Amino acid sequence: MAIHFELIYEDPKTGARLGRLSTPHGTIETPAFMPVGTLGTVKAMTPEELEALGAQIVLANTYHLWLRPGEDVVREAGGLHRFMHWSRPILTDSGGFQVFSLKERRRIEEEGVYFASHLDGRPLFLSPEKSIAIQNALGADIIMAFDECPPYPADRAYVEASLERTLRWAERSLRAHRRPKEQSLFGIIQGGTFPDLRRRAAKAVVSLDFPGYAVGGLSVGEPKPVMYAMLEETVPLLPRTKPRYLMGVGSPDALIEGVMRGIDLFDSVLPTRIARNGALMTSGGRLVIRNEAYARDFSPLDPACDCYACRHYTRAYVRHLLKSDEILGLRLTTIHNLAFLLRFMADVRRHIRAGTLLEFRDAFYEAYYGRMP
Ligand code: PRF
Ligand code: ZN
Repeated sequence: MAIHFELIYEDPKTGARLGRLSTPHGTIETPAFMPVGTLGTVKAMTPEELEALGAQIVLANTYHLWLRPGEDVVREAGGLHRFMHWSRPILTDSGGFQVFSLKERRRIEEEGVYFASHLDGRPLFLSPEKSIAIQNALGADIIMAFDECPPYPADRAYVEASLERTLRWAERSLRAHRRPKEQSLFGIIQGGTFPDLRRRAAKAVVSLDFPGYAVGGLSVGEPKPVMYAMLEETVPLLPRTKPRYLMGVGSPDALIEGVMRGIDLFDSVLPTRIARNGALMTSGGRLVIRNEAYARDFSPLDPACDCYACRHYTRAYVRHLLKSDEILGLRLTTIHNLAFLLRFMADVRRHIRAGTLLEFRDAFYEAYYGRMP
């Protein structure tokens, strides 16, 4: 068995779960947040730094690694773990979502997706078979079915047809998988913002018996209450004993609301991307370090944080680095945001164990958003 999921505790008050997900490259305490390393690197971080921050698993993208350097290079290097010098678990996304973000430059057919490379415009084709073959070559512990993530808003007829095709692609993904003993292939549930389509998708994907399930197609512009409602339609139809992954979600409020609806895994570029734009996630809420207000602020980025950046540098200095386009600025803000979010998830796990998750949520909302988000 490529993975084993041990359900340790279920919170009777909220639906949150504590689990232990074992993979060929080690164990993940869930609920967990996965930092994103699209190109086989979490931007600006060494694997040693990531590990010290508490990262348990990282996500990489099939589409990007296929285009550059090419999956053959990664295979020849001994697989993605060795290529990037990360010996803990890796998950690769299937490329579907990345291709669909290209909008104008693509055409979806039953066979797969025709599109133009974002690098040089050359014509490309990606299909379930192709995506799984690339993911088999990359060698991540968890790989994802090839799906379509419809935009929001989208009309019901489109979402329904897309969903049926994604279900056929899920079966083709399963049939194409060549390394089920080493890599676990997760199914993805789509269905847009239509409750009955979500339920249909969940039942159909579960009937294919994947080792884990992802909820896709959310956090694409719909209001948060709609996302939470879709989780409430979907998650109860998933088997209790298998891991559940909410794709592309990383804001603290959505993480905690997802956890309370039974989600075990999350990923998002949010903490690392906003770090490079100078936005910090702190115990008192978001802070834009480039603002003039911090020019003479010699306090730490977040007084409640014990990360390397907060122990040794001031807001004024980090602001100066970012405004001067100094590489260290990006490194320090990235270290801090990842430390913040990974600690937040460790706090979530601790409060599930202690039976105090609701109290933790309310106190966090008050401190971070000054109210309910
Ligand atoms: N499908 C895949 N990857 C994804 C998504 C999806 O729907 C999302 C949606 N938030 C993020 N990443 N394959
Ligand atoms: Zn910090």
